[in-house]
Amino acid sequence: MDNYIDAKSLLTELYQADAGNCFDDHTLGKMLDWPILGIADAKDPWFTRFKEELIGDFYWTPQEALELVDDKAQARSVISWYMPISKVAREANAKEKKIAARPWAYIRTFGEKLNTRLRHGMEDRLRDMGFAALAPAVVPECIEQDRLMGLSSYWSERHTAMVAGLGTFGISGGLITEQGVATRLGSVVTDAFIQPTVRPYGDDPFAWCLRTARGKCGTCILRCPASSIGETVQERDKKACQSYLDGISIRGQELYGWEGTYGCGLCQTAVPCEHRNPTA
Ligand code: B12
Ligand code: SF4
Ligand code: SF4
Repeated sequence: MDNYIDAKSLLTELYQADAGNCFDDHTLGKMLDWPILGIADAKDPWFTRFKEELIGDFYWTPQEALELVDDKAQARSVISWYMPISKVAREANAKEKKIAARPWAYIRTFGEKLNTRLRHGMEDRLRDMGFAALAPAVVPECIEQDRLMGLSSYWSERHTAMVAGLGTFGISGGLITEQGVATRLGSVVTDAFIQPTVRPYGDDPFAWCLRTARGKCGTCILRCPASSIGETVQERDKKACQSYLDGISIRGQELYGWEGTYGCGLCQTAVPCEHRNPTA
C-alpha cells in the first residue's frame, strides 16, 4: 500500500516557516505569495515527448533525474509549484519600460533563493520519510548550450508545471497559471506516489494565451525592450533576451545596490496574463 504524502502541507509548512520571504524594506510585505501545487505522473508521455521531439536528447525525464541520486528508485510523481510575485513588485514593474523595477529585481535574486530553499526543504522532508527525491533544476551545471535550443536547462520548471496541470505557455515563453504569468516555479521528482492533477486544459499547451487561443493580444511583444518575442513561441529570440539581461547585470550593483541576478520581466507585467488566466 502506498504511503500517503500530503505534498501541499509539506510545502506550505516550509513556505510559512521561512523567515526570508520579505524585502529589505519590510513595509513592502512578502516577496512571493502562497505556493500552489500540481502533481504530474512521472510516466506522463509529455516527459518523453520533451526529450525525444520538442527539446533534445540532453533533456532529463523524471526517471533519469531521480537516478542521479538513487539508481534503484522508480520515479512516480513530480511535485510542481508556483508562487505568485507580490502585487507590490508587479505594480512597480508594470510602470517600467526598460529595466526591472527594484522590487521585481529583488525577487529575481532573493525570491529565487527562497524558492531553492523550498526545493531542498522538500527533498529533505521526502528523504526523511524514506523516499528518493530530487529537485532537478538546482542540480549544479544542469544547463546546456544546445545547437537548436540555445541556452537550455536539462530540466524545465515551466514544462513540468504544464504537465502538472498548473498552466500553459504563452507566446512570450512564460507559463500562464490561474494566477497569471508573474510567478516563480519549482519542482521535485520523487518515488512516492501522489495522485496526479487533472489538467484543466487537457493536452493543449497554449490554451491560456490570448494570442494562440483567440488570435488577440500580443501585448508582450510590444512590452519587450529587446524585441525578443515573436508571433509564436517558436519565433522567440532567446539570445536577444539573454543579451539584454546580461547588459543589465553588468550595471546591476550600481542600479540596484546588491550583487545578484536582476531579470526584467516586462513581458510578465502590464499584460493581460500578468496575474490571471486571461482566457478564463
Ligand atoms: C535559462 C533561463 C533563462 C534564460 C533563457 C536563456 C535563453 N536562451 O532563453 C534567461 C536569462 C534569458 C531567462 C529569462 C527570463 N526568465 Co528564466 N529561466 C531560465 C531557466 C533556468 C531554464 C529555462 C530553460 O532552459 N527551459 C527549457 C527550455 C527548453 O525551454 P524554453 O527556453 O522556455 O523554450 C521552450 C518554449 O519556448 C516552449 N515551446 C516552444 N514550442 C513548444 C511546443 C510545445 C508543444 C511545448 C509544450 C512548448 C513549446 O518550449 C521551448 C522548448 O520546448 C528557468 C528555470 C528552469 N530550470 O526551468 C528559468 C525560468 C524559465 N525563468 C523565469 C523567469 C521569470 C524569467 C524572466 C521573466 C526573468 C525575470 N525573472 O525577470 C525572463 C523571461 C524570458 C521569457 N520571455 O520567457 C521563470 C519562469 C516563470 C514563468 N511563469 O514562466 C523560470 C521558470 C524560473 C523560476 N524558478 O521560476 N531565463
Ligand atoms: S501578453 Fe497576451 S499574447 Fe503575450 S503571453 Fe500574455 S496573453 Fe499571450
Ligand atoms: S523577453 Fe526578456 S527582455 Fe523581453 S521583456 Fe521578457 S525578460 Fe525582458
